[in-house]
Amino acid sequence: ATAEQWRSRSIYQLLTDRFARTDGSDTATCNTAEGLYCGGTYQGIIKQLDYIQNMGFTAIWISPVTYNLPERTPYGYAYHGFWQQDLYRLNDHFGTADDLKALSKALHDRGMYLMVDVVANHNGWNGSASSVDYSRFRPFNDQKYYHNFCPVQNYSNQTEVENCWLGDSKVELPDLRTDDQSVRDQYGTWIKQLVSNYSIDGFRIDTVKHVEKSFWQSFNQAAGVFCTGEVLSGDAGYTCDYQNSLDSVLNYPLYYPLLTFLNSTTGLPAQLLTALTSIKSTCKDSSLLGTFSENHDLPRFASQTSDLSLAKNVLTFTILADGIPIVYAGQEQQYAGAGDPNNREATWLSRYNRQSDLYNLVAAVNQVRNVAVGIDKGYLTYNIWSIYNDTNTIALRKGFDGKQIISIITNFGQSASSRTLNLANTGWTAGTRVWEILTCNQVTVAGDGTLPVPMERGLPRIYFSVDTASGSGICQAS
Ligand code: ABC
Repeated sequence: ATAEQWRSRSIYQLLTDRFARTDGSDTATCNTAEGLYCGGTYQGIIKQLDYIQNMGFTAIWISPVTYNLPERTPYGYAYHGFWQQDLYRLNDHFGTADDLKALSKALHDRGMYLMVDVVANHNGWNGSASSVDYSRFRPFNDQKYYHNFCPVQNYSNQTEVENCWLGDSKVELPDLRTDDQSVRDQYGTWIKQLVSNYSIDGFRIDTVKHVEKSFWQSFNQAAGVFCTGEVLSGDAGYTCDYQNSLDSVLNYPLYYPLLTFLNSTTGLPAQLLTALTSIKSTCKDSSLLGTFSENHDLPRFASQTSDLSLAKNVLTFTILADGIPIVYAGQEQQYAGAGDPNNREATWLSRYNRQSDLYNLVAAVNQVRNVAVGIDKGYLTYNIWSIYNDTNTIALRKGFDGKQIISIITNFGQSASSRTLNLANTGWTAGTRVWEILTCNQVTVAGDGTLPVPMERGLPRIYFSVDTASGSGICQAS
């Protein structure tokens, strides 16, 4: 699928090993600390697609599918898939080629997309740089395909970032000479074939900043489908520049200020407000960026605060901001693992609870976004803007007149007292009736044109016109 087709999607990110097992078990133990394989499979995912789709997601992003180093390392096994050794063989812990094709088909039958994580920067080796046996890799089975060893240490030295090796002496990540034309050609051949073998709709690309930009343009072209890249930097100038070579990048520049505002009751909104405007002017197309608040590398939101209202606010913003929303498996169950490897808990241990507060919140927020997009694709490219803020609250508008979504996020937290916010600049005129879609209460815009927003317990609010929602299923409106 193209970037244009991905723009309207909402993505559920999962690590295949940790999401669902073929036997459907919701009790199988999963040792995250030791980094063991826990038994998740493609067939397991197929069985849980209702769980994902009922939350309103229209795509999934799975972890890398290729063959990885098979040994147990000091960090455990390569259950996450980022220690690739053979591009042309699958990691059989997750199933067969037919299983992966079956997953792709099951998604397509539901009108959903498959995004696969891929690595083109490095391979994985169990041990130190001097112990690498290059003949174990395929197709890059000779030392001549790799940069000479040096560790990436100084992240502000771009040459070092591109040409030295990630990893450490326990698990080295031998760095490919991606500047070499024959290496580029082989990656191009591989990615094309991967798309056609498994009918893949898009890619999340790993370690993008560790490969020179000129590589990515031809890689994205060879893939022929939407690519979003991981450029792990909070600097919008640095990160956005990669969108000139790839369709999209993950929105790290938004992630950090989002957390600064919402992961405590004392965070200030200034940085987030600045980021919102700077990203839309710095990135080529902010409506294609991947917007997230958790992933497999970052400490879970709930490891920073157990406040459920804050968790609701962060998810609301993640789904309603500009860009393609991405929710990481377990976030909807308020999983609380801190950094890698504790943030890679087995989703099945939640028993796929569809009654949880956050599961239902995600479903409602995805629903209103999906409805808004269905009514007017222009919603997606309308840049979100702040219509109001104070030290603890930001009100946002996205979407053209009559079809807009107004969201209010706050970091007052769950023990906040009640107050009413009279909100101007919503774009609605006096007398307009709107739903608050999380409570399904109706409110009427006041005679002076302001929207009376009852704030309580630090909860987010989301408004959408009753007339526009008619027949959409929102708050069961008929
Ligand atoms: C293993 C163990 C861990 C152990 C670690 C040393 O080794 O499992 O327990 O702590 C894979 C696995 C990991 C594994 C690694 C290394 O391989 O998933 O479990 O860790 O063997 C991607 C993937 C990630 C993957 C790899 C490697 C890359 O998403 O899952 O890891 O294939 C860098 C890379 C980035 C990478 C990330 C983990 O490391 O650039 O691609 N992610 C600064 C740097 C960043 C750097 C980051 C690391 O630190 O600029 O480049 O990311 O924490 C902001 C600044 C940023 C700054 C952040 C921290 O603050 O703007 O620049 O980022 O404000």
